[in-house]
Amino acid sequence: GKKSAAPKPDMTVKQFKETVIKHLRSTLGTYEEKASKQAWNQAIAASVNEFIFDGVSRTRKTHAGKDARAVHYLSLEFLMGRLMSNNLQNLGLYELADKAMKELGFELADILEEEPDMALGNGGLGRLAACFIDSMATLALPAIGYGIHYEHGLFRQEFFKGRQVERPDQWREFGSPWEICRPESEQVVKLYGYVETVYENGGSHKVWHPGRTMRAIPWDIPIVGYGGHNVNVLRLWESRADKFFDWDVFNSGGYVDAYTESVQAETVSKVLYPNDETDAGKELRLIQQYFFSAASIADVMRRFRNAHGNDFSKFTALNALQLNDTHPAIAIPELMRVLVDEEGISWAEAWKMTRETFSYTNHTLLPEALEKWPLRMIQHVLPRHMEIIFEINARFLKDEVETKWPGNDGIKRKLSIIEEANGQMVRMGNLSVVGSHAVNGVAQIHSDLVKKDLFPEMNELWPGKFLNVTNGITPRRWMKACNPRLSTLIEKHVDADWPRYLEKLTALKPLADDSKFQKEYMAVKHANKEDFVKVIKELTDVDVSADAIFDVQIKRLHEYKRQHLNLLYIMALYRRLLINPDYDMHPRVFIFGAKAAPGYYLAKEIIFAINKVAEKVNNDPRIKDKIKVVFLPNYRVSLAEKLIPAADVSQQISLAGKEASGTGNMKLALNGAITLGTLDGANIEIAEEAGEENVVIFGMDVDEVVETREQGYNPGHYYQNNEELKAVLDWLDSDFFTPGEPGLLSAVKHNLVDHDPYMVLADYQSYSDAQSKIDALYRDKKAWARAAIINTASLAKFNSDRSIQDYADTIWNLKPIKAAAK
Ligand code: 26W
Repeated sequence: GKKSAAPKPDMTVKQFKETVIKHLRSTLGTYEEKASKQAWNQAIAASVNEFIFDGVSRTRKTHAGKDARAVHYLSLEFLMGRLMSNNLQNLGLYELADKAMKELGFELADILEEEPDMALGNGGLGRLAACFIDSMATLALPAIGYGIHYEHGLFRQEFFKGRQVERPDQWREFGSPWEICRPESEQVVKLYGYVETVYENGGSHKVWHPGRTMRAIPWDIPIVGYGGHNVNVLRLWESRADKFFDWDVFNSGGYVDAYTESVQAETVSKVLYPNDETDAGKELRLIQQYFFSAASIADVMRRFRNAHGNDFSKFTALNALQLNDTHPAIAIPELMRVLVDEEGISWAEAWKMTRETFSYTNHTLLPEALEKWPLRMIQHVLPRHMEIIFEINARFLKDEVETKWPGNDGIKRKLSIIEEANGQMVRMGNLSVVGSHAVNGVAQIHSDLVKKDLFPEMNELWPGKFLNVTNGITPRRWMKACNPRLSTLIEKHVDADWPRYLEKLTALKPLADDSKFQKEYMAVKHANKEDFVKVIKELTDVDVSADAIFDVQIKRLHEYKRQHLNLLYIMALYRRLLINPDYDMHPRVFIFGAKAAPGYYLAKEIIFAINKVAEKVNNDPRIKDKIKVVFLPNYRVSLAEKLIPAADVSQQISLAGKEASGTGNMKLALNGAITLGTLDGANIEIAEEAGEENVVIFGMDVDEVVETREQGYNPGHYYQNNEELKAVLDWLDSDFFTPGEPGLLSAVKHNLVDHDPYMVLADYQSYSDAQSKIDALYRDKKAWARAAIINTASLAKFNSDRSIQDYADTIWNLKPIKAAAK
């Protein structure tokens, strides 16, 4: 049966048109002849909100009535992208809206372009949180996402003479139709000050006298589950000054001074830190972390007290708190503070509750990404929390570590939440492990390494605490909405509820050898590429052919992700063509999308080098358009949605052991790109699911990386002994790509030849050989189509619904509650 999971909303095209026009007039204050595309966009959003708001209320009522156990997903980042098309899809309204807008003389897709991306995240971790809240709503889990209502999301990237320039993101410049301010749920957050010990009735308790308070204002973004039955919310906190005026200062003539405090408080939710994988260590960042953690915990407590007063016996049965990396780890001592200082619960009981409530997801092993805060800084900003952390640590070391390893100071030093070396630092990873009942990595190999390399003793102390939950992506956004052509083709052969039950795509496997289906599948890919050719032209002014291989590497720019390995190969290919103009290869377009952290020098040099090589290669008539290189500016969710359906090759080329999971790898493979990758992160599981013969794997595996390092890695050896590799590295030292300005690209060469921390040179030859395999495979049209189809058919494991079901079963112990129908 071809049943549909999406409801057929009870509305006609005519009614939808009328609703949009009604909102155009009465919500936007304009009319059909006058309205801008932006106004039309907002009128559609207002119309869609009629469905959504109703869903929010129904879902809320259902949960409140049931006294439901809920998960609270704490994340400093939610990389939502655009919401309109997803909301239309999940409500089953997309086709209706499309037809309605056609009748009004517009292309819906065109109107959707008016919506700015909600880029409240950096990369993988933030986008994962966005996919996860989609899945939680779809699975009807009582769940709420908590984060920060940044005024400015991740910077907009421009290139100036090949170099990255950062411009402010202004997603809310003209307001956002998707958010609902909830002033009735405002919270107060305290900072600074001192702690007093109050002695009373023979005992004592602690009172924190804050030096400053600020207001946390919640903005709710409705999250529509697939099918539209359940609508959860993402609650984002905005910081405000506690009082707009300090009246005393105002009255004594200090009008301007009265604003100072307000400016500082409002700074807290101003801007997202653009660092990914490096800990900036800034006080404002710590305050951001505490601000949203404290407001969220207070929100949980308010809801709990409304239902249960001060009887906390059901607290752990009703609440799960998930830490998306260590960024909200300060929520652990915050919950302790509330339970012990404010509710008067004993330490032992509060600690039991805290541990049962929290769980922690680790997303990286890179040492520079592991958060540590100077003890002095925490003491200054959060004096009571520092005391609580000391107490947690003392009891942990005495009751648990000492019992397991009596007299072993080495282990105590290693496991302590406080690092005594180079000034005292608070290790947020250790705090998170100690304060949680479950710790998970994000792909099997990563979870194994979390146990083996990052927290081996903790794993010995608590076997069973460490788990794996492999990441996933929502097939609604990353197939149904972004690739309508492929979705339509798929729907001719599989049940209509495939966006919910992705395993239904296995029905495509028998068609992988069917030449008619192969042709249809590749025709879809070609049409998507034709569309993207126009995007490339518009964004970069480079002409490319849809007949070339679209070879794609899209992810944050980082040395461990090795965009420079890709670059070295492009240079080598170019050189082969210059040496032999008849060098046999299928034309290829190398497509990059990547933002570099603004302070990451080498990452920015790599962007510059790619742009310079691109300029030269794209304008060299000798190579007859066989290679094109495009670096798309301002890579973001909405651009990914256009590019992924057009990709042939998915480059996932991190050094083995460094990429925790990757999620772009899943999106690309699902949309029929062939993975060219190392045995790292989820690539390993993609190869398992799709079959080794349908991916191209190269390079050292984790064991070989360890072995190479132990033997004393010497990049110079590879430089000296590989003629082609040496030639392209030396090329970077010349002025070939920067005429008249030799040395502009030298930093990249010298980093590789002298240091090469991510072993680019060691993997170069294997990568080059793998690229030749890609070329050969592509030229066998049937073999390529077959491999691509099998990828699409085999990726059900990477549905984020499966990931969330795993969390619900193994970590949260959470059951769905379907919202009552209208
Ligand atoms: C403290 C600065 C900082 C900021 C962000 C450190 C680390 C981060 C994130 C953990 C970086 C991140 O996004 N990690 C990615 O998480 C994805 C989702 O699990 C994984 O798929 C990626 O492999 C991982 O790099």
